Amino acid sequence: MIKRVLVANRGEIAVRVIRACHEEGLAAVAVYSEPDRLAPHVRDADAAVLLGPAPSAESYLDIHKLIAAAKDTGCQAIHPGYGFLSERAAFADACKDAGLIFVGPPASAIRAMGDKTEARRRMQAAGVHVVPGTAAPLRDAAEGRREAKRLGFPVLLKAVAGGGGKGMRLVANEAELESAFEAARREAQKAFGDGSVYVEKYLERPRHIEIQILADHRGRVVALGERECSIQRRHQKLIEESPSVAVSPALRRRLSEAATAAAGAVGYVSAGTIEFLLAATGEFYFLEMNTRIQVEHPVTELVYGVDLVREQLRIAAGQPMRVHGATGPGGQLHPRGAAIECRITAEDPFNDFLPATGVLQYLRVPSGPGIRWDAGIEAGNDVTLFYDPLLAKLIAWGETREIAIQRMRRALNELVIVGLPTSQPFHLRVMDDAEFVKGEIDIKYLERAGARVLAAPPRAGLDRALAVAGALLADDCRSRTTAGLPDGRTAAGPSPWVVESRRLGLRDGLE
Ligand code: MV4
Repeated sequence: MIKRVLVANRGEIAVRVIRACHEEGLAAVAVYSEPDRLAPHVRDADAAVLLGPAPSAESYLDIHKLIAAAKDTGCQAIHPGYGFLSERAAFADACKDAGLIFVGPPASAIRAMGDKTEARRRMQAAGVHVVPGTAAPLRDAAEGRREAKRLGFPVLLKAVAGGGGKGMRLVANEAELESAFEAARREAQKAFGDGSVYVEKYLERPRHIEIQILADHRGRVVALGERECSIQRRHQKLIEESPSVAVSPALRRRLSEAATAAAGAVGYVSAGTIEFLLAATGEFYFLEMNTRIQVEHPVTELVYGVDLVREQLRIAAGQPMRVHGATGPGGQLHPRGAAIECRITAEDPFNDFLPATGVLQYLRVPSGPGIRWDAGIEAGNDVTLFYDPLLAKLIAWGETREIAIQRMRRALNELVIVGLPTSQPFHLRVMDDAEFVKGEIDIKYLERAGARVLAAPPRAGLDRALAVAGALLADDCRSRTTAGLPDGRTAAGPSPWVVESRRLGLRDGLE
């Protein structure tokens, strides 16, 4: 039924989907914008279609161009990845109208979860706890004031069409309400073309916990445990892990039951994620559902031994999911060991995470036991401001959380990126941070720890610079000594640079 899949995305997730297609025995067609012509996803695919110039509206967000590309190349299905068109119900509809399978949930499930008050009503009807708040959009600021007083301050005003924090306003007291209401309205109108807002009681220092689910066309729904995603900055996650130190087996069972009920309530099919806020008291509340594969899906894959993207492809083709061992109510599976993901972004952590651009001149990829590297870039690629700054994800698995952290530290030290600043040094410091190591994290962690972990310049900064220089020189020398040898062998043993840098201890770790 499905033989060829159009991958309607770029970067690391496009590479990830292409890999899953190939393992499933499917051909993959990439799409790309002009500046992406040398990107790994274009090279890795079996065919590639140029969409247009750099701006997303003229390339990765152009529904007509994507459907035409799929039709022209003989695809039967489109995988949207995350971001771009992945949560646009109109895109899922357009695929269906063109006779293409959308690798994701039904458009009706995307619509129901995209409207945050509709989602809250559906969850309440399904017996899933939502944060105390209004069931419908607020008519005016006066209604907002009445509802806020009923709930008790502080409250959060949220956009009905929102998600991810846009159009959100924290209101500490009655005096602030009216201006916050107007501001939230304006921001929501500008961001989503819909100024509707509603109000929720503000939870003070919750953790962000999300449950991964998989549902197939045969009505089977399974939960693949939680991901702890509390370490984020301005609503961008930086580090995720599974399992969470705050989730006991009993709590995991209750979260899984709520998540599978949520999925059932909207007729969900495919991979999806239900986000919860977990209070220090152990109470949890439905926040929203992400109706797509998520950036942080690999931590779940490593701990649950499931390939979520392959399962998405199988489910889209009408096959049953191939997940074994789910037992009990909520159809939950059990975790093995612990996994952590660090998002390697083109941002300067020592300059307020300012987005960085430039040519990736040199890249040394970490590997070895328990390490996974999911990247959308390689040496020679140009990083621009047109797209998301995510370059790659470094994921470490270990038998315990402590071992996963040790492995992550080791892999972050192996990683060498020359050409532009990245989040790498930030991650190295978090792996050494006592609060993180103890698992004392919540959504305010970075506000507390950010200054502490980023205060001092990189430890052993000079040593690191020397290690990078040594690696660069060794590589330069290797390329020269192999010139003319088609099989890539070195002409005569290790280069003098390698010998010298080993003598200095640069290639075997310092200190
Ligand atoms: C909240 C909250 C506290 N109380 N809702 C932020 C993004 C959007 N998805 C929902 N968000 C929040 N909603 C209530 N009633 C705190 C946040 C929040 C947050 C949530 C998850 C991860 C990081 C966060 C950072 C700041 C605020």
